[in-house]
Amino acid sequence: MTYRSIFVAGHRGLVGSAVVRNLRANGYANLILRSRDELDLRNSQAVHDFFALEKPEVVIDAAARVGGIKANVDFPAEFILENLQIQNNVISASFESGVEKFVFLGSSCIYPKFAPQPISEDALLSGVLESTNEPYAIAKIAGIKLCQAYAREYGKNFISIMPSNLYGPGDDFDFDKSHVVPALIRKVHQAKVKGEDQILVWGSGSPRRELLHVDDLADALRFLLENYHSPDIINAGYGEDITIRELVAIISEIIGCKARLIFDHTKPDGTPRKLLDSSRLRNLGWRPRLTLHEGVRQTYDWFLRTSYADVVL
Ligand code: GFB
Repeated sequence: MTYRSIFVAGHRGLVGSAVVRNLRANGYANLILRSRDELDLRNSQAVHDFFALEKPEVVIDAAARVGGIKANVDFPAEFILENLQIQNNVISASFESGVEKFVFLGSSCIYPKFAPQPISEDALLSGVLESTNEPYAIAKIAGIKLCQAYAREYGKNFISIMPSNLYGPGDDFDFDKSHVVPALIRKVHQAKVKGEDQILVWGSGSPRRELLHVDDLADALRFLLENYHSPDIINAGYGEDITIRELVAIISEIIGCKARLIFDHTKPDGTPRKLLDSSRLRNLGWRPRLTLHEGVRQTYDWFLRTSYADVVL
């Protein structure tokens, strides 16, 4: 498949950087990339000027204000407003400048808190959302609806993909912002290096999460860019989920740490479970390649090269 040009919005983030790696590895050389300093996607005029000038043929929108459960709870205003600003600007400028194919990225948190498991695409808007990430989820639902509106009203090929929880190289290891995998990799590593005998895990340890390596998600995004042309949302998950307790056990085994787990019940659990039904994507012929063990091992290797690995004793 060849495209004249592809704008990857948010190319320095966890997802965007994986998308760039995947596209380049698959022969796409014609990528348009802009850092936040070069183009603030919250600035409507700047975004519209950029699209009018560059006129990308394809857009993959991996730009978003993201974070784990704590960041979502601490900054609800920023999570709803900035995501609405970014996506409204990027989607509307894509429409106005004649983008041929637009790929929007949602999240499994768009589905109701108590949706039947595994969660099929039809569960969207069938129940109340999880409160810890409702602002983020509502912004993402608005993005899906805007893409679907352009498809229905103007026949645009604007698609929306819902990944499960993601992890991998490029993750954020700052405890105030991080998702569970990078947070626990850092905590377990610290405990091992410092010789501590306990690790503080947030919540009860019983919530289940479906964890997809970001390189697999990037591959799914490219696959869907090339092969999926429907405004109906489509899930992209790993296919299995595990409890947070099981996740810490896997990370501890990979890092080689025997510290005991202490569960901090003052911290929120979030959604009890959000396993996606990804059969629509599987039936198109795509599957993830990395097992959770391989993915966590590879992410730990990447973590060891960051400054977060330098534990001060
Ligand atoms: O990945 P996470 O921050 O977000 O947390 P969500 C997942 C689970 O891990 C929760 C537990 O039950 C946490 O209580 N957990 C245990 C920890 N220890 C830790 C820790 O040290 N750090 C963190 N961060 N969690 C996010 C949404 O929800 O899911 C986002 O907030 C997005 O908006 C993302 O939708 C996919 O999975 O609960």
